[in-house]
Amino acid sequence: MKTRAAVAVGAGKPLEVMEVDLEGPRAGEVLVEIKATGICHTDEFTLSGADPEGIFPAILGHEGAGVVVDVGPGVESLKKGDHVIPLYTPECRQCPSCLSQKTNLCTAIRATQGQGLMPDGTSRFSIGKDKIHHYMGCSTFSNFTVLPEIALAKVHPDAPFDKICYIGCGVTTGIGAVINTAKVEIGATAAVFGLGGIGLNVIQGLRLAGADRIIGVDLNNDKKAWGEKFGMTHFVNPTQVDDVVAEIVNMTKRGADQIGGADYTFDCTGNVKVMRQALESAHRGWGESIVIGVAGAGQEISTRPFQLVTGRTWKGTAFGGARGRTDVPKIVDWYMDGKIQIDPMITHTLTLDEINTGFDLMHKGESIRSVVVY
Ligand code: NAD
Ligand code: AHE
Ligand code: ZN
Repeated sequence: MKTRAAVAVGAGKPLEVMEVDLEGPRAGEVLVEIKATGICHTDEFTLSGADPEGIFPAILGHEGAGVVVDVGPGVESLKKGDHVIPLYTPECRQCPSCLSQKTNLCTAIRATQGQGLMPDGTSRFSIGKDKIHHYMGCSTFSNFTVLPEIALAKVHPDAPFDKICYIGCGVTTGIGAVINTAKVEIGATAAVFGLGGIGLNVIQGLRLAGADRIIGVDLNNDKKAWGEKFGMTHFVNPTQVDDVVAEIVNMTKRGADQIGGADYTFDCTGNVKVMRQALESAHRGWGESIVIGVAGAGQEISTRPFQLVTGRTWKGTAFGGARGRTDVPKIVDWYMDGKIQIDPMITHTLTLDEINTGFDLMHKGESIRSVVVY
């Protein structure tokens, strides 16, 4: 079949909207009509050329929602008409990682996914004889796409696509980092670095978990009001203080010894210097710092080992530690039950032809999430 898609033709170049060829689903695969897709900073990261796994030409996008149109041989858990969210972290429930119950990082198809291919090593997208690569196993910047059955979560049929697409990455990543990775307890103190589409969801996760003091950190003062909407209690602009780490440590001093530092800190920027600041803002003896941001090729984190010797823990999280087929339908239900907010964070709704505007808005810091509706 033919489908309209925004194709990433090369690093740093605008996406080009065009008609592409899409082969139908093979065994274990599902054809999905994408109804809406968010634009995540990770799409921008790959498009910029900073992603060591970036391949061009490719169809980016990994934060979608849609409807099953057709299933390939052997598909049992999904049928035509089911509403689904694509999962860049699949859940096969059979690989050693899934069976370990210690991680959400299913390994069933990770190797081919990183090569922009379906699990059988081929692509379903092309233009004539020229192959176009998949992206993160999802390619939601295409109106129709093919995914493995294990990379689709079946969700509530009444949930609005233009809102729940955000659960395909940002919402789940932010809330999951708090609940699954950090396992934040009631009364905790936390600092969130970067108040964009991910950081604001960390903040709403912290409020859900019952954190007392939630400090937001961003270079952009407009993010103060945004953070406060979702539960942030204090705001720091690093350019307006001498030393952001000292500031946070000072703000969180408590107890007879007056040692400061947050119980939990989160990097939602992808900047390795900020990752260090987040670690060093964590409390001596028990503070945990969670890396969510994705850093470019060649970037490395560093700190004095003494920071770890004195009891701070550095952790990372992908997709908020969520097991997609199990957890994503529950998060959609939380949204439907009014337990979490999504609508106010979707600041811009665009057509596919306007998709590059979504990247411009992100660059200018004017959007929280832009969503393309097909
Ligand atoms: P975004 O562009 O919406 O937000 C980034 C925010 O960080 C902005 O508000 C910006 O002003 C702020 N910022 C930038 N530099 C800063 C600094 N030095 N100090 C403080 N704040 C700073 O991006 P997003 O969609 O929220 O994504 C955030 C990061 O998370 C990206 O690196 C993205 O690739 C990554 N990400 C990771 C996962 C995962 O599973 N680990 C999932 C989604 C996104
Ligand atoms: N390809 C990059 C890594 C990108 C990355 O870390 N991706 C996150 C999800 S970001 C979603 O917006 C992830 O899930 N990582 C785990 C994995 O298996 O990719 C690189 O550096 O090579
Ligand atoms: Zn993402």
